[in-house]
Amino acid sequence: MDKMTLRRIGWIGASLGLTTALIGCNDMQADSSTGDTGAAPAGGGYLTTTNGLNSINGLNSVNGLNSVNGLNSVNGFNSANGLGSINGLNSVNGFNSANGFNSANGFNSANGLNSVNGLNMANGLNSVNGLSSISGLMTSDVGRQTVQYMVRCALASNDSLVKQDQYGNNFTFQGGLGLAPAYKTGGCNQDCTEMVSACMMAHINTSGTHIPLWMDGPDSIGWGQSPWFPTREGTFFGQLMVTNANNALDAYYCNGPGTDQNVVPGRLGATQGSVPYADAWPKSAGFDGMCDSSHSTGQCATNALSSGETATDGDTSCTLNGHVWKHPITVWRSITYQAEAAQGGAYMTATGGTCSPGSSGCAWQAGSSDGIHGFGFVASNCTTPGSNGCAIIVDANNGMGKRVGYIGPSKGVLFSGVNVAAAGTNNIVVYYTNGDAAYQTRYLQFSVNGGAPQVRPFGGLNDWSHPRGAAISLSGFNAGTNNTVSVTADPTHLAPDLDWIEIVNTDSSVPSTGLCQPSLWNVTASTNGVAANVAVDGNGTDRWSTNRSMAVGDYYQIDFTGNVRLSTLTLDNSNDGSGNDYPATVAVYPSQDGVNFSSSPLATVAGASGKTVISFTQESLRAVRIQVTGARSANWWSLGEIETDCTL
Ligand SMILES: [Ca+2]
Repeated sequence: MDKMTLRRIGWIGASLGLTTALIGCNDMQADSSTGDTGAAPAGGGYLTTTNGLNSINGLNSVNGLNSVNGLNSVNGFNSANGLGSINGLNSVNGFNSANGFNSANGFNSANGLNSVNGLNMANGLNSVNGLSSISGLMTSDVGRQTVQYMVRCALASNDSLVKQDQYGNNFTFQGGLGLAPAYKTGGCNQDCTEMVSACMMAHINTSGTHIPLWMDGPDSIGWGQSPWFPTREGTFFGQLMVTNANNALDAYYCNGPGTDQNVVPGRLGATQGSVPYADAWPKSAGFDGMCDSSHSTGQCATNALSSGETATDGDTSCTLNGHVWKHPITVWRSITYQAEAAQGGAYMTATGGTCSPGSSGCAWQAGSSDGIHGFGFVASNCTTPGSNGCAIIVDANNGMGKRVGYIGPSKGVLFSGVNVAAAGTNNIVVYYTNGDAAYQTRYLQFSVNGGAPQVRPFGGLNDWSHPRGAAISLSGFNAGTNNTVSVTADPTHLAPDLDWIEIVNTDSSVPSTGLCQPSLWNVTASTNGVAANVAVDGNGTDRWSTNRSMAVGDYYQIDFTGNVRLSTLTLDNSNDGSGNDYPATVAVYPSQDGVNFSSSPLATVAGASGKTVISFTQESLRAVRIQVTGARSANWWSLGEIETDCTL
């Protein structure tokens, strides 16, 4: 999460084909958030979701799941040890008995409240013993990210878990897939732990980029396929929560037929780096890596074809070394339209055919015009892929290892054959990089089917390498594949680099990256809202005010237009001549959708003359409501300027 940041939860919402919500790449969303990519056809028993467990929160081989800490309070799955290429549990070494959760450290029924990670499979998450507030996962941001995914996997979308941290702060974790709803109030048995384990593994993205996924499996997920998720990535199965008889973890993946297609950062097929799961049938041991092949050590059994299907939805069980895993989860990826493969971005032969960079007779050429837009990259700059000035930038952290930079008003790419479900407006995730600071914004100009320019902002990421997905809507599509989307800069702004786009259907809400440039925020207030923008206009000498005595309940609200990370808000009246217009107490309430606000404040502080600083544990959120909880009724409430530490 990626992305990811997370705390306060949320997204995925769905079970059985409902909507799910994506977590912003920055992660978390809210209990109030709703859905994401979801358009499951009627009768479908599957759901779409996004992945987000990333290397930050620990589910990887660097951080690992170790015998000392298990799921610990530092990283979730802890950073000191692991199931990695160093310690084992990889395709070269197989399982290493020195790692993994074991009975000594906690993440099992023999321990519990007194364990390091504070999780006890014998009790429900809701109970004091089942998930501790005062030790382990709940005591750190990254640990709570792990809880977020556990809850998302276990509980249904209409359920949630509220848990306190060691300081008594409430966190609400939203359910999603509903694999083990009883785990909220009761123990988690073998079936339960295997279901939750497979689900957590299926959500790992080591790059932190949130990617829409389609999942199939037995249990509550069900079976079905979506034309929008055509690439069967692979299958995850095993047991992350308790160790086997050798004090090691059984955590596996195997490859579907599409592992090497639509490759995106942090997932199977890419160079993932550290992950807690191992290739069940590694090529290094003479196998083929595929789920459905018969190997001497086992194979996965496939779900029977439904009428009209030509390929299986996924695996119903996987047998490895004599053990049958009954709760595998098969993951499908969506269609990616890579910028470097688009017209204007592609390497071509002298006769115009596409070819692989570096191969004989292959050179980058400016894409031909579609008759409306010119794509005028300078071909002579790009005889060497990745060279300075070359539009195509080779970068292993990007989708298919490349992205397109140097996009300008007359330099860009044209995607053809873009497939959408319905005519009109569609939601798209744009994966981009932007090395600018968070408070700076770049723009891309889109034209659908040659239509009017549609300019969209993309916030600074402080990173030119690792892409972030931003959700936008574009109008002008035809139903089906007869669509072109051109992407250039607008006439007046710099453009970010473009990695790829994905269409995520009309009824999806996707992880939307917000903006940290105050002039792009949507601000409102409970009174005198017409002047709300004055508090974020960069000028501390003018102010927004209630224009009357302040009252409990007065609020000022900032919608960052998508997910941002925030840990500090400073209410500055020191230069506006209203230094005494501060509340007795003021609270900050987060929202994950800009509409529904948490009833638990991130922080409540006493106001102060001049500047009131409100600090809290970094939160990923869409909007904040700054509310008077204690009034000084002799004064108006004024805000000269609101300063934040907003990042994406
Ligand atoms: Ca790419």
